[in-house]
Amino acid sequence: MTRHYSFFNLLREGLRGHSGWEPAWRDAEPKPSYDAVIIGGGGHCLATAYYLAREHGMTNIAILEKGWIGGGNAGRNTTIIRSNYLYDESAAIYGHALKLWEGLGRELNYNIMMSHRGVLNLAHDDHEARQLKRRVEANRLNSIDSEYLDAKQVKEFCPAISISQDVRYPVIGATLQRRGGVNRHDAVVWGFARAASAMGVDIVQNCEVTGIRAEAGAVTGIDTNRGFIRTPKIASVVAGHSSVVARMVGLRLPIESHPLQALVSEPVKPVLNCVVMSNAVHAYCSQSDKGELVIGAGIDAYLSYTQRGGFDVIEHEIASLLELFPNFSRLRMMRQWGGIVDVCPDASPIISKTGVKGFYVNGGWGTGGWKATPGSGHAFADLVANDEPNGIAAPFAIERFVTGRLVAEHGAAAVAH
Ligand code: FAD
Ligand code: PYC
Repeated sequence: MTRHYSFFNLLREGLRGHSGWEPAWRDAEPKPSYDAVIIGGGGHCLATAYYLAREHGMTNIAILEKGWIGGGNAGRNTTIIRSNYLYDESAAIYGHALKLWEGLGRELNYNIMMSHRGVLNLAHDDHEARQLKRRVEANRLNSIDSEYLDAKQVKEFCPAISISQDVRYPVIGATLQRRGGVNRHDAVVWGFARAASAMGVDIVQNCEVTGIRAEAGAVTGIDTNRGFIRTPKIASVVAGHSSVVARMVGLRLPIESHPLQALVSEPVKPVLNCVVMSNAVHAYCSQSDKGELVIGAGIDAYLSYTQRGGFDVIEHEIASLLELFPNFSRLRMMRQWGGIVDVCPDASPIISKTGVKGFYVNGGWGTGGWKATPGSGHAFADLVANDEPNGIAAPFAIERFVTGRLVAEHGAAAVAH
């Protein structure tokens, strides 16, 4: 049952040190065995657990997270949501995710602060404009809302942006996906966690997976810093550490791990009404409900597992952003952070069974996986439960790196890999 708190409840709890609040989910102790174990505690992992329990009746399952849930990319990303990818395979999964986002707050009975404020992808030269127009046509063929605006229409839709043509990268047009937008990352994590936990899923935090055991080509269990757990199914959903965990069963994934940074400015009154992204200048921006400008760039070029990133990337992204929004130049930066993203050669994810029976991988979402969270969890849960990929997951099987049937989405990934 959901408890509703009045102002006076909130005040009393604040003064009492929150002693009367019920935890939203159980912080479980690991059991000796489960029907399935999911490694990771990000959005994709929690969504997978939620749909495994809700749609496939698998409730004797555990999430093992080495830190705290939402402490990885789920809590570090800039929450841009859109489905305007080029290829049919991508349209299917990102489109499915966007539809699920639309009803998710209601379904979880949790305010995920979904805001369909529109996403602009800017064009700065004729070649880019042609590429973006091609994408608009491809999107429409897949029933994904997408339109092309000229510079004047961009200014009408987003008054804060400068369309001066007297700069290095003038805005000459943009695609607009009106159903795109942003939401609140920790609310999504907590909403999925509460719903999964209520159905019996064990959420185990501070539990690092250190090894995976297999016999006769099939997994038998998992070693953790809190002991051994027996299970016939292991689903790896660990984003930047996908290749590290896959190595535990002897698999080498075609994935590189890079830092991706973001920062926020001090909070200001509402000034930016939509999401603005530019591939060419490697910068993007939106305004949070608290008033901070949420700003990001492309990846740091080197491979790393440190959740920081180099200052040169921030300097470059801010210089670019100020050409688009000269009036942001007086704002002070408040916080900066990085996350580790796992990038596949074709900028598309891996949702797949593997050569080791019972070991499944969901990873390689690179810089753009947040938007896919519910769709990814839904498709992956189906694969883990039935041991066969459904129509949405099948194109993202790991075999594509052998067959060559890549889903090359670098152009639509929007943040340079
Ligand atoms: P995570 O949330 O990273 O979860 C993986 C978890 O696995 C982590 O919590 C980690 O602690 C845990 N883990 C790792 N190894 C182990 C182990 N051995 N044992 C136990 N647990 C382990 N995407 C968008 O669509 N839109 C955006 O605007 C956007 N902005 C981004 C901005 C930044 C700065 C970053 C870093 C990423 C951004 N992304 C964006 C990408 C997006 O965040 C990721 O693709 C997505 O969140 C990955 O989801 P996940 O749940 O798999 O990962
Ligand atoms: O994939 O839209 C995206 C994105 C925006 C910022 C980081 N990734």
